[in-house]
Amino acid sequence: MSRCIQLAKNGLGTTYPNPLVGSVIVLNHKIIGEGWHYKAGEPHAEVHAINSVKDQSLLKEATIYVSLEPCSHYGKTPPCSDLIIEKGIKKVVIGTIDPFAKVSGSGVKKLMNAGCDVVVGVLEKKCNDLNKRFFTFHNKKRPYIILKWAQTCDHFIAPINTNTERKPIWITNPSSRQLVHKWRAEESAILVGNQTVIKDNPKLTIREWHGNHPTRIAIDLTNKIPLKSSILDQTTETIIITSEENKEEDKGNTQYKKVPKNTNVLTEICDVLYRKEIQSIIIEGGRHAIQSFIDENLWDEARVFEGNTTFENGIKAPLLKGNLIAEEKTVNDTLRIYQND
Ligand code: AOF
Ligand code: ZN
Repeated sequence: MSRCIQLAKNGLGTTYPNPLVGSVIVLNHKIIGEGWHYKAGEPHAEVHAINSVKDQSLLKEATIYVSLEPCSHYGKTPPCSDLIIEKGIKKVVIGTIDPFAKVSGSGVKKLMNAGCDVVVGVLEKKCNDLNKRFFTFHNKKRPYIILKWAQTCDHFIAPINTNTERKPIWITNPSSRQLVHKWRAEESAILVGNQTVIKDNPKLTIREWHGNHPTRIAIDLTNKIPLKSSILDQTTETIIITSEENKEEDKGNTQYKKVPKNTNVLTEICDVLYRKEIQSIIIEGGRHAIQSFIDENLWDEARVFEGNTTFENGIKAPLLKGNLIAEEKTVNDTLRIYQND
């Protein structure tokens, strides 16, 4: 199963909206076939693993290992459980059950009904973590939410004078900034509040890394984002969450999602993103936006940089209770990663 997970990671960045899946075929304690899912629309991991076995007659004696339950439905490709049955593979070892409603449990049922010996739950936690975005999206019906901020060592995210047009004051060093662009490329969307748009005028694109730009999302319930803001430059898909009074219409790559007064805006955002099949989002500020997601317990992971400067005064860093799962020192910064239980 460890090898399945290792193979599955080869698909990182190309399988979305499908999960990362790896599979191996074992006979007499030796691996005789391997495969992983490369890309949505293309064959699943089990198909590649089965096809890689040169002598197909060996499959009848072999065991197939797969990090996710073999599918049972016709999606863009036919069901893997049917192929396993057709090839006469008698033992199937599965990492974790597929949370996708069309499959969930029915792949296992199909295999068992056909007389296969099925084992479920080998390295289950690792198999779930491998597809944390996919699992959160299907189980919680909302994207996987990552919070990101940088704070000084005296726990401020911005100095006191934030009202005038100002050059951003960097807390983190350039290598940390590049890492942030890599993170943006790994998620489907990026979100900020309107204060961040007004004060920092960020582009929220990837410039110091390669890959796709995430969908930009800004919360602007008071309609204060200036039309000349960089995020309205039409270069990439952008959604403005705003009030019903906002007169702006959708234009090019920019959409306005107008929410009625007194709605829970965060739940609304999660629903909009779920409908758009956005499986993950990174929230980059400001304090109010981040803290409101924390207060609603709508977060899964927080990535907090701590630089070696002090501000002594200013905007306090968000407050969060989570499990510290990693701590790493870079040139001058410390990066801490927290997980919500
Ligand atoms: C597997 N093995 O390698 C993957 C699976 O549209 P399709 O046909 O590609 O089906 C997509 C769904 O299939 C996806 O949402 C997930 O439930 C499952 N992915 N299943 O047996 C694989 N990638
Ligand atoms: Zn499949």
